[in-house]
Amino acid sequence: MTKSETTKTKGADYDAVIIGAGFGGLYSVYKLRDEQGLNVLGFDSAGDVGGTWYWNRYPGAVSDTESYVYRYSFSGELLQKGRWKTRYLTQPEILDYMNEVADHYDLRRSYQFGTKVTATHFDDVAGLWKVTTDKGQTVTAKYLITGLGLLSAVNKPNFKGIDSFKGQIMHTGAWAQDANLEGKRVGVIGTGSTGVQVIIATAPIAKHLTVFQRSAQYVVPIGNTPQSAEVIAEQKANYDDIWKQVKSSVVAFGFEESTIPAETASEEVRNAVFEAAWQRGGGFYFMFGTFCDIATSQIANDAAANFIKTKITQIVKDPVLAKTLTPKDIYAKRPLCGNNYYDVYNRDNVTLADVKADPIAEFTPSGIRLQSGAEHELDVVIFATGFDAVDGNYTRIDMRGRNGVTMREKWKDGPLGYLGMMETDFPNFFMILGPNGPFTNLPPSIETQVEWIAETIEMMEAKGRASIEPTEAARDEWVGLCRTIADMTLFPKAESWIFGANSPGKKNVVMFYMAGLGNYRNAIGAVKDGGYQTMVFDRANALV
Ligand code: FAD
Ligand code: NA7
Repeated sequence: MTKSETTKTKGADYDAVIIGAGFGGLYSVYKLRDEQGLNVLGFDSAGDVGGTWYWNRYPGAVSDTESYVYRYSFSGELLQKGRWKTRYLTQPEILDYMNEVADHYDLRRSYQFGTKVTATHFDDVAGLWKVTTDKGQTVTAKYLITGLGLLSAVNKPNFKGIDSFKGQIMHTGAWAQDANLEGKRVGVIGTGSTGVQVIIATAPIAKHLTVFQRSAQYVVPIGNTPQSAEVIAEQKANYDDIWKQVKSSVVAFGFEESTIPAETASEEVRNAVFEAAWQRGGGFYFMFGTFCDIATSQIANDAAANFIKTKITQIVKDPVLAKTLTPKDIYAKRPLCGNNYYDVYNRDNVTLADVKADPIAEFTPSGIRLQSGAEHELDVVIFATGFDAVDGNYTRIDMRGRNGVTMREKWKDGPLGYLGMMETDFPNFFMILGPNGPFTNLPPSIETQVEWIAETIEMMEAKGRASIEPTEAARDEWVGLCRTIADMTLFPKAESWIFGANSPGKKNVVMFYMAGLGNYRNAIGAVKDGGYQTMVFDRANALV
């Protein structure tokens, strides 16, 4: 990729470097290059566009946001061209969609794929970012935009003896495209959102499936039904209203969040509402569409949890298995869904290993040995062990801001972010889905952030500003607000990636703004409309 004559920033190779070619990166390229005429260069370590949906090609990979709102809202033309047949999109369908977007706007020409960014250093003197890649190249740019993904840096526990295993090992987030599970003895470690999907898809095709479960999960049906042409036409005709609702809602999943508390509802009403939601399908719907207080009231949470626990005992024939599959903790992790998940354990070719009671001791050449000495012989082991969420891809890059301050040092007690997009001492640096951003269906939040970033950059260019960064006070206040909001919910009481509890050595911290997309949009809009009072401008100029 050569330096272009069209770069506006004096002395820089590019106006902006954008890392990532998922929803966030692609939209950033479009906004900055095509709408503002900036010269941008994108990098992705993947071979092509897609982000999450490029990497996660495991059997059963599907979004659990409904098809009509798991997409960009910004282009009416793209929305009307949208193709889907079922309520949810499978991974190949989402990847097709991302490819279509990239083709439509000719986005690939601004990317260098197969290239990992290894370092991003702010040059205080030049006031520019220096971005270094694993190809040995360094480019400079005024703005650095990271769409690194919050669920993208894989968490792969390093079990004893792992290298001695003679079979195949795969992580769901780095799936080998030629993997074939048919007729194999497959082990799946992990029963989160991904584990549930891969378990459901693998059980019917594997010779034998062994699930290594550490924590039992609450899983409701997904309800992935075919969608009629009439329903799709109606959705397409109503997109203006749909996006208005989505962007002013809490979780942005396209349904109206309930305003009725379960706490005060009778048991009969609760069970009728939960049963209807069970039949309808959808994890976020079950948690946020049934009653308004499941994530905030212990009484409501217990009611929802007990409903699902009863379903488990009804579905799973073997009472010992049913007990092992019944969650012990509260219902406050990312809500999961999948069709007939618990039925999987009624199959003769499926074994459940409770690795909380009997942990994995080591891998052997032929499989996995538990601490009790029990051995499971396997041909393939699938790590559905999740991600070093939110900051994982940031701390894997050597990121340095003003005066060489490193991001790893700044975030040693947990990641920090102002508005989920910026960090102190990192001028002209914008994160998409950075720490303390919204916890929602993500494409509408990504769009919200990219639009705010683009407007901020537009303002910078219009006013001839050299740099922008948040004040420490503003950053701390935002982080404190996120903590306060999170503490009003039950989510901190469950150990999950939402608070960094899944990665060994990671501190348990608040990583999200949990007051919903509508409030988030108001908050970031107020910063812009108020003239960016919480920012320091042109600090670089003052220093040199
Ligand atoms: P990503 O799509 O994660 O893209 C990040 C890109 O950055 C990757 O391509 C990566 O290769 C690249 N990158 C990272 N570091 C570097 C580096 N150092 N150098 C170069 N390139 C780099 N969200 C929902 O809202 N609804 C769902 O139903 C849903 N389902 C999901 C299912 C799975 C299995 C997973 C993993 C995630 C799911 N998500 C879902 C979250 C999903 O990640 C987001 O919806 C969205 O795709 C994120 O887009 P992004 O552009 O921010 O990041
Ligand atoms: P999750 O939700 O973090 O789930 C990871 C699973 O792997 C979970 O069941 C973990 O058990 C289990 N795990 C992790 N490490 C180990 C070890 N060392 N031994 C045994 N089991 C382990 O990741 P997902 O990929 O499912 O989902 C992440 C998000 O991506 C999801 O919310 C979607 O948005 C897409 P634990 O529960 O910690 O006991």
